Parts: sequence; C-alpha cells; structure tokens
Amino acid sequence: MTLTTIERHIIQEERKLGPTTGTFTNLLYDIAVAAKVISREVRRAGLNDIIGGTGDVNVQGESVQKLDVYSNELLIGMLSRSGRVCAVGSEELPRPVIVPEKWAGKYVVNIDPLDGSSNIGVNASIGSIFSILPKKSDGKIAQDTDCLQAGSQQLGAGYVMYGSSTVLVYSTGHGVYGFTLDPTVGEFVLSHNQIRFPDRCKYYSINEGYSAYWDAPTRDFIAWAKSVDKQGRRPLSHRYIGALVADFHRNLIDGGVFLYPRDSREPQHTNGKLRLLVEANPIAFLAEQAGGTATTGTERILDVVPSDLHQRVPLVVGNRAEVATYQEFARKAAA
Ligand code: FBP
Repeated sequence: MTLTTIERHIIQEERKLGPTTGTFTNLLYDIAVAAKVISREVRRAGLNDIIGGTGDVNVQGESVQKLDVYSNELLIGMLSRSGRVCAVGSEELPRPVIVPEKWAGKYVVNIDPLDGSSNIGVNASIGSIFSILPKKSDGKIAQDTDCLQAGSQQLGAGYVMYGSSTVLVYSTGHGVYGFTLDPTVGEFVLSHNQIRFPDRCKYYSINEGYSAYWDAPTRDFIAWAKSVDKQGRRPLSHRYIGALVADFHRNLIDGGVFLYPRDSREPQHTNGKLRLLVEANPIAFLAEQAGGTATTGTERILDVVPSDLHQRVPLVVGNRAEVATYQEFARKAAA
C-alpha cells in the first residue's frame, strides 16, 4: 500500500517541472507543518484558552481573536525564518513583514492566517489561506510592493480547513489536490486527487441577511438561482457556513457558487468584504485550476491589479456556467 504524503506529492509535482532546488517544496511543507500545529490548537479549542477576543481591533476594523494572533505569529515565524521567503503579507498586519537579508529567500507569501473568525467561538469550520508569489523587486531585501501582485502571478495557492477533519487543498498550477491530516501518523495524506468542480451546480452560498443592500446583478442572480427550471437544475439549494474556506470547499467538492458581492452597507462594503490578496486571489487560482471561474462580476479576479495590501473585492466564484450567468446579469445592469 502506498501512502502519498503531502511532502512526497509536492516533490513529485515539482519534478514534473524539471530540475528544481526543492525550495518551493520545502516552503509548501513549512505551511503544512504550521497547519498541523494550528489544527492541534483548534482541536482543543475550549480547553486551551484559544477562544475569544484579545480586546484589540485589527487593520480591518475587526475585533482580533486569540486564534487569529496565534495563527498569524506561528505562520510568520515559520515563513520568515525558513530562508525561503522574503516577504509575508498578512490580513492581520497593516504592512508586509519584510524578512531581513540573513533569512531572505526568493518567495513572497500572502496569508489569511485564520479565516472565518466569527466561527471560532462556536466550533464551526474555520481555515487558513495562502498565496505564493515570486519576488519581483531587485536586491536581496524585498519591498512592500512585492506583495502587491495580480493573482495571475501566483506560483501556488491553497487553504487549510479545520472542519470535521483537517484538510489541506493546494495547487501549483497543475491541478488541485486535497490532503487529509491523519492524526494517528501526524501526516497529511492524499485524499482528493485532481479535484474538479462537478458538472452539476447544487448550491449557492451568500449571506442572505444582507439582501436589502444587494445591487441589481446580485438580486437578479439570487432570484434566478431560486427559480424553478424545467430540467430540474434549479432551484439551487442554499448553504452558508460564514467561513470562505468552508463554503468554497463544499462548493468545490459538491458543485456550487459562492458570492460575497459589493453591497450598499457602510462605505467599506462598496467593494465587498473579502480581501483581494489573501482571500480572493488564492481561492480564484484554485477555482480556475478546478475548471471553475472567479469574477468581481465584471472582471476576472486574477486580472485585478492590486494597489493596497488590504483592498477588498466583490467575489463570485464557483461552477463556470453559474458564474457566467452572474456576469450576464452584471453586463445587463451596466448596459
Ligand atoms: P476573516 O474571518 O478572515 O476576517 O474572513 C472573512 C469572513 O469570515 C469569510 O471567511 C466569510 O466568508 C465572511 O467573512 C463572512 O462574512 P459575513 O459574516 O458578513 O457573512
């Protein structure tokens, strides 16, 4: 019986690309190790003083959770002292961490250390998200701008979901693979090979509580998703966990479309809630690798040129046909 651990899989994948230094392999493995440690803490949440807020407010204006801080410090500690990374952009920090020359490597990593923070205290699924980019600036020391690259520049991306089991899903541009953490051996083992969106779209995922603030394309799309069609493909069923990683993972495996659109609530939601660099770009990279689509409604997510580490974008991602229907409503609304 062969056991395909994530380390073995990454090496096999990298060998497909020809002679390599193994640095990329080791970087992905660093993230896998950090995921195991965070998973250990999540599994004991409620017993280890990791639930609840720190009393601080982060750069997003959100109350900081203890697990946000723990995951952020762990991931930055692992990445910035690996000799493989030159800059880390984190959802939790106002500016990128620029790695000192002594430790600086050739990759840039943008992270959402703990996704779905509002689920921590109620033991619902949460996650971590990562996006790997090449260093662009000259010189040994990175610049803040190294983190501000379009999603199309990503060399790899993935997420970890801390749910009924801990699953790590990643892509380096050659398909999407899922690994489940086997706590009995402490290894991520291949459980989902070459993941593709199924043809049939079963679910739509959106926070319906904000429907009063939706724009016309979103209102029209959700009305369409709930309408009955003769072939029995609709209405789509509604599912919403409130953690991007968990909602996307379900839709990737079972077929679905996730939406966090722009809405007319307070100013900061005119561009939606989700962050381009640490949420939308890595999820869009995986979606396209799995045969799906990711859009702002009018623009391919991976083509959006970033101007700020924490900029937000509207996100519609999932099965190709359903996302195209949303884009059609957006085109009509703009006409
Ligand atoms: P963070 O928890 O990393 O801030 O992520 C934002 C997020 O929790 C997403 O995971 C999720 O899709 C969305 O916000 C839920 O927002 P809302 O509670 O407004 O539906």
